[in-house]
Amino acid sequence: MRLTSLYEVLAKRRAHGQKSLAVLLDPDHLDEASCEQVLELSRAHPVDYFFMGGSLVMNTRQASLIRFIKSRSEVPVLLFPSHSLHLDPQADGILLLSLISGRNPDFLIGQHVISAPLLRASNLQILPTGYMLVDTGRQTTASYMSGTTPLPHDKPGIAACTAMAGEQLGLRLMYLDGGSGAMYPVSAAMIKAVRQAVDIPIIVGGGINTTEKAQAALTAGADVIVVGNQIEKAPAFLAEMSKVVRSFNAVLNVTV
Ligand code: 1GP
Repeated sequence: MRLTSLYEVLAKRRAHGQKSLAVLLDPDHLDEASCEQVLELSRAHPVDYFFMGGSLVMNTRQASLIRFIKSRSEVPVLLFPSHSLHLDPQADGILLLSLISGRNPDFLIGQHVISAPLLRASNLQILPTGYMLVDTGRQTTASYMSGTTPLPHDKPGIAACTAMAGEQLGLRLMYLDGGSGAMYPVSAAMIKAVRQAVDIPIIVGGGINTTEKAQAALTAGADVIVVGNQIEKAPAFLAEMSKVVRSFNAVLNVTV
């Protein structure tokens, strides 16, 4: 029997209006003890995905952390790499990011060429993702490290056209990211504009640190919300985020 792919699950959930929660695990901010705490919480408060990655990655913990998670949890681990050096075949899949908000060819195609044979040789499920960095008040590590200018926060039209172009190029997911620890999250107006512009699932992250901000992103049209920083600061926030996503899905009365 063919197993349902990660992408098919995301597309079905989108078709049914179901929302998902992704917890971002940054190897620079995590050790086995804090990881275990997150896993423990995720058993009582459902999480749909663990995204693994960071904009810098200053240590070599990622591989052992993925092994640790895979030995203790059924939640799919998706690589969220900032560089081709950060690939790891132990994960379930990879958000293969094309940084379409920027104009740096290395992050539009260069890193992908380097990664291609490694990905081909792995069993990682590939999720081609249009990655859009959005200005959210201060320069983030992601925009500095990628050498790209983020999309202006108050220009939903540019975001919509960028997403539209990404979808026309065949990208399967769109990720609107204010960057880790953003001062304020991507605006509802921008999420709505992108929602109207494309049919593919939309991931939104960066600066979601209250239930209100999570609700606003989901109401505006995010299919997946990503939370990292706030869960690192206060792990119990995972339970709150899980509750917000479940309450959105409860009214739909479908399970995908
Ligand atoms: C960053 O979207 C993620 O790339 C999550 O951001 O750490 O601010 O939650 P936070």
